Amino acid sequence: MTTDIKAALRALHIETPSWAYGNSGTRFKVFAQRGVPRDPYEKLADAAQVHAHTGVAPTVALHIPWDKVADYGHLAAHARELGVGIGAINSNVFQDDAYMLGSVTNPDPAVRRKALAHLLECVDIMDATGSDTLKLWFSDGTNYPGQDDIRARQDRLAEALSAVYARLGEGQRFLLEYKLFEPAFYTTDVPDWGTAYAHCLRLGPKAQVVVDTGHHAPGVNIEFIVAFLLREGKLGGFDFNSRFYADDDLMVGAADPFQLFRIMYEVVRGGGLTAGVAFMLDQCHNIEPKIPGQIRSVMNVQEATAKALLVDRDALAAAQAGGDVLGANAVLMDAYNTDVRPLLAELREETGLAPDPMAAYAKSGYFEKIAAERVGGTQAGWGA
Ligand code: LRH
Ligand code: MN
Repeated sequence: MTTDIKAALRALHIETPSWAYGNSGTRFKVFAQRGVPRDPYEKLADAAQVHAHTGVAPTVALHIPWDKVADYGHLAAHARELGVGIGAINSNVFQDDAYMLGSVTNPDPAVRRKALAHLLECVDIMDATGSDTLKLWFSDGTNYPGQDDIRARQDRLAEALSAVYARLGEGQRFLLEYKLFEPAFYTTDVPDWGTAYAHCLRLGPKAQVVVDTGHHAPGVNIEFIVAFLLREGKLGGFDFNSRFYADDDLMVGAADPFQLFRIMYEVVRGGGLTAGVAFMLDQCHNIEPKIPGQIRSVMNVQEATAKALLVDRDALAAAQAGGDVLGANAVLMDAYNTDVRPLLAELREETGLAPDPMAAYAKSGYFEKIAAERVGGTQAGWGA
């Protein structure tokens, strides 16, 4: 049992986002921090620290144009030298003035062409970096009833998605991300899992859905969505984070560790650990130190996954079959209430890592080094 669990935990790869290493914030303030990277190369170096201390964060998601460089092949080679790889390529059709009334759904065909050109450029960057995943999030929506035709916008969206789908090469896929609201406050053109699923189903196997844990209405049962999409073979990935209110982008598992456990249990139960699901973090460390924030987040996903793997599936199935409501719930709660930190510390030592990645990073002196080196230049940030 423990050997299988350890093997599954060793195989768990969590992708960190390049933008989590840069400055981020809210519309009220973006706080600058010492030692923040000034370019994608320095972001990769910081991401490599997370992998060096956790052993399970071998890839880094890029966001274009935040991570725009002259030579993406050279950037990918630099990543390899650091011991990491380039993960999902994230498009950005939400920050250009042209997209005020939408990007691929904009009433103006010229704006739609501009947006599509960016999405196709992101596939070129996948080719150049060896990435097999394009992540598509559209801020597109409206703020007032009547502002635009809801159905016509879906037609425009479908047209753009179909053009991107046709451009995908062998072994490549795109993940369509949904979000309930923000920045649009009346309609959002991809507001929920059903809309994303329907578009992906119509397109084919290279189109899957990404579940960002901060993109649901309060009270939505996210693990149900996970179980359903996995069953359909349409769960392409997660954007992990946590929230108390809306899209807070806090550390995954920080606001609701029990929800993360329930989600990872449905992943384990649905075979999602070996189904090519991308476990990505999508977070902003507005006030906390960035690299330790990522290390803690990776550890939170590991702990939730270890607890999910500890569920006594036979006892659970027997209790469920017997209609033993409290018995079945107790089986799950026993796993959730198990302290898995000793198991994970042991696993890290067996793989030559320090048992406590947070303490190991703090002792490494890396932060002091980058804080001293990274003086001058422009710190990376969302630039919202
Ligand atoms: C949108 C989102 C999307 C990214 C952005 C950084 O809220 O979750 O995944 O492009 O955050
Ligand atoms: Mn996201």
